[in-house]
Amino acid sequence: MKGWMGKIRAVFLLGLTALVLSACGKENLTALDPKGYGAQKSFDLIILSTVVMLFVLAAVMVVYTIVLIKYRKKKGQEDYIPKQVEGNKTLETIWTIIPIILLLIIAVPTVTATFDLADTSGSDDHINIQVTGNQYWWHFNYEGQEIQTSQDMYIPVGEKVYLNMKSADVTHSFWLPTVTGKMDVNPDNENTMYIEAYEEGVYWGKCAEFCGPAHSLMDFKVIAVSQDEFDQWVEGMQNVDPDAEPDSAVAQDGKALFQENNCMACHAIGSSPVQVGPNLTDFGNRSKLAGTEEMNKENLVQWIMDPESMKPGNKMTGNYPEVSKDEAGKIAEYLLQLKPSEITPESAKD
Ligand code: HEC
Ligand SMILES: [Cu+2]
Repeated sequence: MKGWMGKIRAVFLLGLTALVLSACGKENLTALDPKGYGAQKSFDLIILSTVVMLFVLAAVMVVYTIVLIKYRKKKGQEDYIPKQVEGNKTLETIWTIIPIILLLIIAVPTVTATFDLADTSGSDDHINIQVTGNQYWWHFNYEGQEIQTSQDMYIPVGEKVYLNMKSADVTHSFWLPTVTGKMDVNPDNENTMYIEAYEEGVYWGKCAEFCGPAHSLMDFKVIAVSQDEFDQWVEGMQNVDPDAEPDSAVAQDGKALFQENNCMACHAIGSSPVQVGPNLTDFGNRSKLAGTEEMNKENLVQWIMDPESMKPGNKMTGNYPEVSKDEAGKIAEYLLQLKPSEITPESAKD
């Protein structure tokens, strides 16, 4: 009786742990709930190979059980030696052919999908984005559109978007699990792929190749909005005036401080190609600061004064004059009001 209770308790605990752990996955950061072309293809292949593997497991278990029962040592037959057989042609043929068929069932769709996903020949008729991986942030240059952004990439839902990817330093990997599979981003060659999101939403992306101390904080978001909303976003981004005076006096002071403290040597606002650091054109619309931190004034002030405490090894630390808390507060007011468009990550949720 006691033993049973222990077992029941163990099963209960295991179930509870599984339940709690399953809630750890972030929304739209999973390959198991595909909402994009590449992710759907990968998911179908995962299911296909799992079914084939389960079939093999079941077949082996059935044969194993039959043999175990049928040929077990029986009472009174301790010295019995069964008839010795070898070289059964039929059997040999069967268990050579079945695995070949199973492998073909997996291989044909896998190879087809691989070639399909690598086919970027249609890129001329679609949006092309030059993606640059940097230690530890992502830059997106909308080719031919005078739009540069960092960390947040807006795309129209249901449209193919072609990505031409290169790294400015070491090898990174662009991974947007809910929409598509991984692609290496190398310093010396350009890798291309396309993505297509089936549903509006904010999709989380990660760097999937160890690239330094802040590798795990190298996040980005892809924001899929309707075509109308995307067009609005493009218009807003193209009409940004980098010199526009902010409304509030504090933000105006912040703008002056931003210029005086050399921030512009690395950060562009508008479509300037400066990209030593993230482009800040739509910074006020971001939901995250430096990829992973909550976007609010307190965090931003801390970032401006001591970025190292939030992202170890980042390339901003120590490369600009020290700013006081008061100055950082003013700069923060300036940066937080940079909202060139009504289209924000919130727009993707309707
Ligand atoms: C030497 C170049 C350089 C200078 C100068 C510089 N930064 Fe940065 N900044 C960076 C880099 C690189 C990053 C990206 C860090 C990362 O995420 O790894 C960054 C990140 C940021 C971010 C977060 C951006 C985002 O996309 O979330 C803000 C805000 C910022 N810097 C503000 C400032 C301000 C304000 C100044 C001036 C006081 C400044 N920076 C000066 C290089 C610089
Ligand atoms: Cu990386």
